[in-house]
Amino acid sequence: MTQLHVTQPHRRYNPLTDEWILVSPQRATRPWLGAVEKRPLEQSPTYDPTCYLCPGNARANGAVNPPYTGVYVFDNDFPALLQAQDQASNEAGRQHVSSAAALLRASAESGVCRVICFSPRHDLTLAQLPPSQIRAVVDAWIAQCEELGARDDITYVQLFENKGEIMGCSNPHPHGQLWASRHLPTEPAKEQRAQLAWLTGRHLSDNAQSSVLNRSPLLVDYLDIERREGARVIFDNAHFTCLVPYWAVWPFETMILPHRHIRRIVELTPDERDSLADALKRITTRYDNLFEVSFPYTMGVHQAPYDGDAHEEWQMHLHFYPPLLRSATVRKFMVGYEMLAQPQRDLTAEQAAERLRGLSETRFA
Ligand code: H2U
Ligand code: ZN
Repeated sequence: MTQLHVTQPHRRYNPLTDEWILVSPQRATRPWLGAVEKRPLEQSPTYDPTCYLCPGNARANGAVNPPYTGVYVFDNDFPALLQAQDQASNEAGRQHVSSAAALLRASAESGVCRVICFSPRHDLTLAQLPPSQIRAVVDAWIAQCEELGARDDITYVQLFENKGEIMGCSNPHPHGQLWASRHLPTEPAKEQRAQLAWLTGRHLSDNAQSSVLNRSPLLVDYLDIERREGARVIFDNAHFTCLVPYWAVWPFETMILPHRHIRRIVELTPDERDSLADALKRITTRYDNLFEVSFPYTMGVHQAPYDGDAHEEWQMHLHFYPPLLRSATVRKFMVGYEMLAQPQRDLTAEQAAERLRGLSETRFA
């Protein structure tokens, strides 16, 4: 690490989104007067009769969950996307002919939203599930992508988990969601643009080196560097590495990256699926151990669109975006300068990686 990385305010470039962030390591030593107390652990029951995700229970729309014993996927009862044929007009917004057309743009969107229960157990999180059950979650993700990706009216499948009250998730029952849409959403579209620019040697931002030869996909080249440097790597296994990206914005943001070029999650071999399950268990356990709480986050898979094109530029990966900063109760807010100018962090990516690297892979309780 250079002196710049350790003591001086500096900008770091996110080559995956073509954006900059501000790092202010000198501020990490400023006094902190807020509370650093631990939050009492809420003990959930293994089954909650009022939970709409527990086996056998009724959901808000009256549908009843089967007595499922593994992973259970159902259509979201309050979907943000509707199937094309269910929509009143699929052409809404295409009719602009006035001079406002370029500024007031809309186009119909359609798709599928599903809820994915990770386990029948109401009280367990990914970190606490046995590896075989996490593997079942990975298998369910893949089965969903195979099914939805084959459809003409689906371009992108966004798999995600939003965990913890602080993240606006009201139900502790372990579950994720998928939203599959006709169009490529904003974040993967940014990543696609940057990955394509890298692979084809085009300039996106002022720091991109168009003279780099023998390019692999952006995140393949990036992981090579990280595995050589080591400062931001938390752990690896046979097929994946978990690290704090150089350009991380959230204090304990991480990525899980595959060792070989894999464009979509459906390409994972059985061994790689086990490895991904292992990586998920290990990072979520470390997270829980960081402040000795069930650690909140938004996580999800980014992958190539299912649009029939090869997308050699894409490398599938997972992001974890956790909001916590100093303790179970102190969260980072993306406000002020960050809303108006650019994201900023005090703790460097290297410091965060060091903290996470030092934690046990056996859950605290
Ligand atoms: P959270 O992850 O924010 O808790 O939401 C879970 C999803 O479950 C949410 O998208 C859906 C909500 O629409 N849901 C149902 O599909 N059926 C229900 O009975 C309640 C919640
Ligand atoms: Zn439940």
